[in-house]
Amino acid sequence: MHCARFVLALGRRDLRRAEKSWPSDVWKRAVRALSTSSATSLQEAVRSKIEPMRAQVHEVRERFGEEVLDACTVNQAYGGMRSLKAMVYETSLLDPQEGIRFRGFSIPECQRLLPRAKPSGEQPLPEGLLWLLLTGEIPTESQVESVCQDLKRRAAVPPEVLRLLDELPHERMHPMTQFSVAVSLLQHESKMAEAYAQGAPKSTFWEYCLEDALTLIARLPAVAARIYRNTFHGGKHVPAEKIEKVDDMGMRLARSLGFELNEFDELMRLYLVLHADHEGGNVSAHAVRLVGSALSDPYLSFAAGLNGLAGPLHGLANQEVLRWLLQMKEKLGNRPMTTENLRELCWETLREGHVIPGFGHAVLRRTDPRYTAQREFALKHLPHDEMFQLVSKLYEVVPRVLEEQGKVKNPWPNVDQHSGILLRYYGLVESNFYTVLFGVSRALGTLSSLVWDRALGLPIERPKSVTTQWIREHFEKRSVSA
Ligand code: HAX
Repeated sequence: MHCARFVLALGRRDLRRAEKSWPSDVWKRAVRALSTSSATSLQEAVRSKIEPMRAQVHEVRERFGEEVLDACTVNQAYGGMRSLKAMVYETSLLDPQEGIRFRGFSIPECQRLLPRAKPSGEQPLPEGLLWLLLTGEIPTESQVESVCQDLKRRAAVPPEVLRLLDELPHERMHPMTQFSVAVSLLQHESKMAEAYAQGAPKSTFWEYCLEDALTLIARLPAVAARIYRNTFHGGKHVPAEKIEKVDDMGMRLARSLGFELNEFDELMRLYLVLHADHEGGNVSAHAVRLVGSALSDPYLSFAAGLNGLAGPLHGLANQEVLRWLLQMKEKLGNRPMTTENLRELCWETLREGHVIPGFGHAVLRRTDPRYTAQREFALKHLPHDEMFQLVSKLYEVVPRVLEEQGKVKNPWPNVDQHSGILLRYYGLVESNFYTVLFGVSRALGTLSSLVWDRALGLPIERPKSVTTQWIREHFEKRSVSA
């Protein structure tokens, strides 16, 4: 067996013992990242990391501060700054070929190394990922348990916010709009805004930011469920006593939405882990960073991120994918799902001037490993589902069609291509709601990163913009003087 895979298969307890026999890179990284701190709370663990990290950043800036990290072409300035290296974001890094790594760990590695729900969970607990994102360490089971308990303690949403959410025009207002409103409504409890108003020193902002981040993350499952039940189930909510005893965030989300199957709890844990973070330049993460850089508190910053996530080229794509798949099935009618029939329908989408949702990516140049993780879940739990068969067949057809079209830089499927059919299989059929789930997950990564923005004292963002006339004059002048 491949050495790295073997090492990961060992799990954290045996990892140390395997030290001498398996000196692979993955093994070394995993052992290095196993939590060695005696911290019993996440807050303590983050605190212990801040001074060393500030020192590291100081040293890097001293040594390399004046080096050129990247150069920006005119095309990049017009083209959404694509691939321009102009920001630092610690919690995750996206490789175009390999996909996302959370603090250095790929998705399969996280699935092996992070603690799971007892007694028989197979997917990592999102609380373990939160610890990893915030501290860079693989937590022990008891550390994850402490996060679970902390979030559980904070999970209740203030009744006045629930009342306001109940008053929204659910039939006319998209669930993402309701979600963004809800996060803004929660803002009045921000500890960071309060500390700032009382003159707290800048060096302490991270503490209040972390406090807000944990409270907000803890409350999002209940907020999402309120929106779901109000919009699609006539305001009939799951009784609080059914949720109170639930220990982990994934299961709390599943149960609050009204689902009672263990397999769906597992899907929610996987979903929350997969969608959590995708480095810093994507629209939602960058919006959170940008708004936070004005020292807007985590609630205001995250609401901005959600508004970006609600765009169809970003998080709304998962809703669009399911709609597109269902339309495709309808158009197929009694015709079989052959390559030729599917090709024809894909071309129809392109000829109408639409993108094929769930394919392509601004950074990735291979199949998204988040797609692969969901495919593996489907192969295990719903191999015969008709919609899964359709998604599998499209995996063979769409990349070729997009290559023939000749425009896309990446013809392979992304995360959004797969999530909808899994949710639908378990009965969550209301695709308008899907991006809300994405948003609950995205809080884990973007808010962890925001805590570090404040811990490292990053300044307000203010890149320089220029006009088309400025560009013309600048380069014309340069060619005259050359
Ligand atoms: N179908 C048809 N055309 C596509 C395409 C797709 N799936 N993906 C890209 N293209 C087109 C672009 O629209 C662009 O055309 P124009 O030159 O006419 O504008 C051209 O191919 C080059 O685009 P690109 O450089 O390959 O891709 P971008 O970095 O500009 O955009 C997107 C990346 C993800 C926005 C794009 O691939 C897309 O629109 N995909 C479909 C929507 C989608 O799945 N979005 C979710 C992405 C993942 C995510 O953020 N999830 O939240």
